Amino acid sequence: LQDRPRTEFEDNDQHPVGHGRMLRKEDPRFIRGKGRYVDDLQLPGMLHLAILRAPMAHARLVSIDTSAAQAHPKVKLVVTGAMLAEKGLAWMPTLSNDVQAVLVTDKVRFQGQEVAFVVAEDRYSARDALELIDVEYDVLPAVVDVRTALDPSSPVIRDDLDGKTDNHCFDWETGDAAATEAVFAKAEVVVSQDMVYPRVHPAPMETCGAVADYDSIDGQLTLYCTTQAPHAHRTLYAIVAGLPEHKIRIRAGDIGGGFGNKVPIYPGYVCAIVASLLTGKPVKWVEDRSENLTSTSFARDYVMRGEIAATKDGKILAVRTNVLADHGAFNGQAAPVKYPAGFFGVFTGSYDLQAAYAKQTAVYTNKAPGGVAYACSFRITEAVYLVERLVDCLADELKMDPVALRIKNFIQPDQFPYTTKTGWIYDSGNYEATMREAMRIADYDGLRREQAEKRERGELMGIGISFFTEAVGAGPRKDMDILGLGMADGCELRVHPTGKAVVRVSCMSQGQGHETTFAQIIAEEIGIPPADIQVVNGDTDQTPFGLGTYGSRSTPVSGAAAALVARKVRDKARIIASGMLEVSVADLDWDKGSFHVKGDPTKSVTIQDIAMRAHGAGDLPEGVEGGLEAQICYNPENLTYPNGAYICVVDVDPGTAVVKVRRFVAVDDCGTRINPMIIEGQVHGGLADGVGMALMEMIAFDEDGNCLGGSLMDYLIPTALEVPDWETGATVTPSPHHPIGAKGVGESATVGSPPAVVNAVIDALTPFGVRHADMPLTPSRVWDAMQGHPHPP
Ligand code: PCD
Repeated sequence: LQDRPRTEFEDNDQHPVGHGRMLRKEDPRFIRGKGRYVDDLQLPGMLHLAILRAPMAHARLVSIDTSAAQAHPKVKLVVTGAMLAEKGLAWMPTLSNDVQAVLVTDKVRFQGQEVAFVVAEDRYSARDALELIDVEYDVLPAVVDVRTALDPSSPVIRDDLDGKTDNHCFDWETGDAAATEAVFAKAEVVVSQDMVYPRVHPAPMETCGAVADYDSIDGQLTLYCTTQAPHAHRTLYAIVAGLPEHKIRIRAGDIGGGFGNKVPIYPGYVCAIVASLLTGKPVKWVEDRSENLTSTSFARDYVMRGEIAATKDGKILAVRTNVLADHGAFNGQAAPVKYPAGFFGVFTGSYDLQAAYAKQTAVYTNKAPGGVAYACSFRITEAVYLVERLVDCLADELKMDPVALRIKNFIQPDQFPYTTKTGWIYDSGNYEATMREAMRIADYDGLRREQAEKRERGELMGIGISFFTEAVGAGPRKDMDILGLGMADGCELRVHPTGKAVVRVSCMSQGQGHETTFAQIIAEEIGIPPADIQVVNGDTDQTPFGLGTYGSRSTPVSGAAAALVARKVRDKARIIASGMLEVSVADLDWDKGSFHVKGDPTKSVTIQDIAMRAHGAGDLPEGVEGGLEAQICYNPENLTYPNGAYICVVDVDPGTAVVKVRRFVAVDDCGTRINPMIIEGQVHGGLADGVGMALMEMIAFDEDGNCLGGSLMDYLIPTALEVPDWETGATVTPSPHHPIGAKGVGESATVGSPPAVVNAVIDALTPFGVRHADMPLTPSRVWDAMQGHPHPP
């Protein structure tokens, strides 16, 4: 890497944002296998923790005997729920103001739930000793089907909650029911469709884990852990454990993928902390793949009925939906607290409508808790799937081309900022231009011709369209908080005397490349080359407070904070420069990296000269303190609304019903593009996620609540064999309220791609008269659809 030729970017230090393909600063360590993940940590005297998990989904805990495990020569500690209860630690709050058991005290509520833990000298002994724990359970019937969970005959799962007599979790609605009903009543065409967004799992490459290290002398807890939100986690631990925040240090090193899975606090982290408190030793807990898939937060699990109303010539008037949401045994939904259904309210999509209404009922079932925003800004994936499938159903009903139908109904560029019928203020977009760019790359007309020819020959080729609008970058803090913590982000920038700099961000990279892109943002604003800017994240002792990385909020919130903190430093640099050049501040021009006297570019000082003066000998202008640094906390005024047009081409084998994704064109508009290469990588990853969900991924359960997706042999995720060479493009419509016009992009492709793939498969099945089939479109489901059975039993 040292010897590689300089990239186009590096020769272009004057334009750090958007130009060229700057390589990622973090990659020299990643591609050499030198990442620093939690499981790489070896602390002196470190012990290992393993968790005993419930083998069934619903059962009363009768008794638990740990004596044999305790007698194991290498075991140091065995802890049960009853022991935690004595310390008031048996239950913890979830991100949605529910409670979740750290260890079972009364009843098992999902298969894989944490029942007890063992701490031993090594990982193998800890695991071995789990088998020595003798638990007696009284097995209860399990609630598995969300559709029958509210039946009076269903056993009540959450009898720990006072007065709870059913499995109802919450109700939620948005939009105007009466206005929507009025539009539907008069509409010429109404199409309705049932659809299921199955339970899927983020399945990051690195599972969750922690090393808790409590120093009993100075009362300091250091928690090395897999977290997407170090500061929020620290405050929650402080509240739960009663330790003051300054005695807790969260250190998230490198993270092998988060995808929303590392937003919640899991019982394993709490167990590791308890174990370190009790033993006085560092304690490591790292879950295995099955533990990750069966017990950490799932995503989706929405059963939806959608309705769309339109005129005969294809003007969409309204959409309406009724959702049954499966929240599992504890409501562990990760979303701003005032948004129990996340940002599902954007289900009106990219269209200019007269009315919209959504109603949701959430229920408890005997399944793992969660509802995390897996590559989705809080339920937008479900919303986009719903509306993009409905629009295709309508196109089918009207016998209209799905692209033409979309273009006819897009929100127009001059309508932005556009307030939707559910109250979201879309900031900017040029949807038709984005759609047409995708059509150009795909040669849409050519594809339709090819399809017509193939249909003559009995070949099943499908073309699927999806157009999405996301809402990413949560805050502002007045509307959005996580358990009372307002969604705004701190950022701090220090320029050292020699003109090198360090920027400390509150967000947390899990592979996205923040060490590179945040350096680019600062470089663009103060002209210090990106190579000279160090980005620090993930250590609460080293970084300012902020809410963390999920819902693609780093660029919209922390990225804005970075640009503004750099401008603050530049403002101070300008005053120092005016002293150095002996002119007034107003007589200076900024020229990427230096100030010069207006009209005389030869009289100039570089940012590096200024940094040295700020720290060096000699006078500074009246009232200016030494040093060159600044700190801010950025509270976004609105979300950013990235959007995109996706076109998917599939071939379905008429003999085996196997779907092959042959082409995929993705045109994304995320406003100003900081690092085009990184964006491309983000989109590639998200598209693979989307193909996986559309065709293969599902966490399924049998009627007793046994999880059938507990390994990567059963829970299929796509490999290079299942995905095509992605074809990507871009349009750029800056966000008007973001300081550099950037919108988030990290989740766009996961949000936009599943409907494109499903729409393509349904399009391929046109000769069979199929209007819908539920994900994942495995060969057996596609085959069933071809036989006229679109829904699995
Ligand atoms: N960018 C640029 N430009 C623009 C935008 C953006 O350049 N305009 C870039 C940045 O800088 C970064 C990336 O791109 O680097 C991304 O970003 P964003 O969108 O802002 O996002 P963030 O915040 O950073 O991140 C987050 C995301 C999410 S959310 C998810 S899921 C996923 C994604 O991210 N995850 C992940 N991606 C990724 N990648 C990786 N590698 N890994 C991971 O894990 Mo959630 O809610 O959590 O569910």
